[in-house]
Amino acid sequence: MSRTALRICPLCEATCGLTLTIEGTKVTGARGDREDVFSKGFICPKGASFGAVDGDPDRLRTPLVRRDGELREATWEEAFDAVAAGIRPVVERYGANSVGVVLGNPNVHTMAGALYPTVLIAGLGTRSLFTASTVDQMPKHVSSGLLYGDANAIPVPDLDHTDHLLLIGANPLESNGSLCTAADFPGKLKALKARGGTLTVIDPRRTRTAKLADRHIAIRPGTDALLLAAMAQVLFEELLVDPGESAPHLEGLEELAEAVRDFTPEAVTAACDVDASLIRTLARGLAAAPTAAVYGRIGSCTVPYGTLASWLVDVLNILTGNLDRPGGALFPQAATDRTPRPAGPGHGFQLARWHSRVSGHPEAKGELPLSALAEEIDTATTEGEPIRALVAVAANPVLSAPDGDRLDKALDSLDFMVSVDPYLNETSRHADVVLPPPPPSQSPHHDFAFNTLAVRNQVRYSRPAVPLEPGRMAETEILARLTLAATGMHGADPSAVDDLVIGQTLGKAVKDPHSPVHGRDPRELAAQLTGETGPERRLDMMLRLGPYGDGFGTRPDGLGLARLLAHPHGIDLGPLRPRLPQPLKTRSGRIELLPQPIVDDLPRLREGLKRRPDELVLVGRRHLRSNNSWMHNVPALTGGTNRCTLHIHPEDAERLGVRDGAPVRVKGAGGEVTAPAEVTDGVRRGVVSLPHGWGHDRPGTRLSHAATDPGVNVNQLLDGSLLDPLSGNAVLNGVPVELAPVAAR
Ligand SMILES: Nc1nc2c(c(=O)[nH]1)N[C@H]1C(S)=C(S)[C@@H](COP(=O)(O)OP(=O)(O)OC[C@H]3O[C@@H](n4cnc5c(=O)[nH]c(N)nc54)[C@H](O)[C@@H]3O)O[C@H]1N2
Ligand SMILES: Nc1nc2c(c(=O)[nH]1)N[C@H]1C(S)=C(S)[C@@H](COP(=O)(O)OP(=O)(O)OC[C@H]3O[C@@H](n4cnc5c(=O)[nH]c(N)nc54)[C@H](O)[C@@H]3O)O[C@H]1N2
Ligand code: SF4
Ligand SMILES: [Mo]
Repeated sequence: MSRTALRICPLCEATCGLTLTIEGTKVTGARGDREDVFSKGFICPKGASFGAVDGDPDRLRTPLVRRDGELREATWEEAFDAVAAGIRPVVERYGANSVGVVLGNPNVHTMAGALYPTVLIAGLGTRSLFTASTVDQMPKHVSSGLLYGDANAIPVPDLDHTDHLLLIGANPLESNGSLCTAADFPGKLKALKARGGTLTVIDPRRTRTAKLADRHIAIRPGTDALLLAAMAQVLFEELLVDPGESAPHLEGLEELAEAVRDFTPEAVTAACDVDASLIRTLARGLAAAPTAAVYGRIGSCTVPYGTLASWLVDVLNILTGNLDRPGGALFPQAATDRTPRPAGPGHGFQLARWHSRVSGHPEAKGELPLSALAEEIDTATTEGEPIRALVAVAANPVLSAPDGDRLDKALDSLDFMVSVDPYLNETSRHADVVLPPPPPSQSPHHDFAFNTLAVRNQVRYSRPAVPLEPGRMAETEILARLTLAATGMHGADPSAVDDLVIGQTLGKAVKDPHSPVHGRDPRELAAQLTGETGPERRLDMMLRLGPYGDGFGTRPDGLGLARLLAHPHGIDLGPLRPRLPQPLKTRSGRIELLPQPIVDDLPRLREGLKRRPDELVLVGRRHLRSNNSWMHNVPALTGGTNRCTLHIHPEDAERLGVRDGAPVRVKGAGGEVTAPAEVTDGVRRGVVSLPHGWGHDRPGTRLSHAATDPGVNVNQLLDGSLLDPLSGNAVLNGVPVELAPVAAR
């Protein structure tokens, strides 16, 4: 007998609602939930393979603990004993910073990842925090921090209503979108065109998204900031600047005009390899459109001018009056956001409050660059202690971050490492303890992160579709117990972590004059929380305190967990609406258009005008049926065009003697790899492309299918020294490489 259950898909940022078919405890099918308030039935091949991803036989079922050099199956009790015994002595002897924490991408796709790591980090008191953000979107956080005073205030393009979309370094037809949560991104782009709108794509590759566009501009990688600065310059020069409703909230408009004055289209054209007249056309088109949104993603972030480009994306939206207006780019309002405070000056955003020990990289948002993780482990300095113990949660930096070979060795040298990971993979194989979370079907789901980035305000929650298998532990409990073991409270009841957070949050809320619960008794409020588990009680609390919440009785129609559970397809909270000035938390209480760190970084961009372009540079690419480093083990999602090949333009291939299908050696600053060539005019001249997340040929892993077609690790071409200086983000695109065909024997 089969049954169905609803489950939000955790496999990418689109957060589609799925209807799972379940036989016994096994997921045997998945289709799009047509009644889902947000995704309305959309599904992609990854979602359709939910059952195969979920039921992968290589997923670990029990904890592993290293004994006599070997990882062996162990009980949960033994595993947490080993964690406490591994971490506490390091903290006590060498101090908190000698324990590193690495948080990988799936943390934004699980409830556990949203609710527990902050408690772990605060409890440890370590500054050695590294996350996937610094190989991804940290430049956007920094630009938002500087402009709006809040690193998490990221405006999202109003896909459903815009007349004009300028996409920079994003390929949502493969990625399904990022920092812009939209189920059926492809359908939304087609709808934009159908209503007479314009789509422009800037990408050195002619991607599937580019093919859909009215105009595709194959820019030279790494030069978007120059192009965007020139667009801003044109807006000022041609008197096209009209910030509209956001005008009263701006500071520094004149200074901004001055700062971009010398970035004329003529000045940047050679560096970008984009005609000056085309740059003017782009700027005018943006200004003339009834509504427009500029949106930049991976290709605008993981480059040397990542923060400048991210900042300029917002600057262009602001200058054309498109920030915070329907059809432009707006700030979503999620159900678990904090109660909005009245507008006014805030604490502002600060960068570089501390620096990394070895290279002196500034922190950003409390994080150090993931690129610097290896050196923070393997390099002694007089400045302090290296990292000697590591907690990795849902992270595979050996493949995701620059120079995996060095990181491999560094991880091996640690006194202790624990990985919370369902797989024994390139990174977790170094751990002394591996704590495997249950598969997604056995986990609850709520998108704390992506609802703050969604093109429509809405809220959904899925309880586990399948009960926890015997011997399994919920990931929320794993992280709670890990937190206790790592912070000297080993063995305490894991609900203590939830109670602590609930006590602190309610304690603050009752003291806050703007909170709906001001003046009430936190214990009385805590007693009202519903939910079967600690995480559910925390979700209930956040919903009730949030902008749509019932305020613990003060707004009886408001949201709480019970109401959400009564709406299994979710609750729609309406389109994005203008919110300024409320989201601003800068010290001035205004949008600070030209913040000092940007001023200080602009000379570097000016130097970029003079730089001779590299002969050959590397960019990445994503494939629809893949996801970063961990989905190559699912047979249904591999093969076909999802392969680790080097895309190269026919003219470059000809010039370098590279034949289609033949192996090519690619050399970069961090090493070399050999991959088969795929000659295609889908990349521009002077650019080659390799996907990331491959290289599954290391010993000691348990990825049986991935190992049959391992591919190569593109990040081995990087040595970790190339960073966007303001954000510490790794430069993964536009990296100089050399090619050589492998001599035939
Ligand atoms: N060259 C190049 N490199 C890149 C990129 C690029 O474009 N080019 N992209 C970068 C980007 S955007 C990102 S986000 C990073 C991603 O890099 P990482 O943060 O390392 O993420 P993944 O590669 O997705 O690996 C995720 C890990 O989490 C595990 N995992 C999967 N599901 C769960 C779960 O439910 N719970 C737990 N605890 N673990 C789970 C997987 O087994 C895997 O070990 O890669 C970056 N690296
Ligand atoms: N199928 C699939 N979906 C995913 C993922 C996945 O691995 N697979 N990963 C998820 C994650 S973690 C993220 S962060 C998102 C990323 O979502 P996207 O940003 O949409 O990801 P990409 O497909 O890598 O698109 C980046 C594009 O930038 C282009 N590019 C490279 N360098 C430059 C440059 O200098 N300038 C410009 N203008 N373009 C450049 C590349 O050619 C590429 O087409 O996708 C998410 N969704
Ligand atoms: S688009 Fe993303 S969220 Fe939707 S089904 Fe595919 S992988 Fe899942
Ligand atoms: Mo990412």
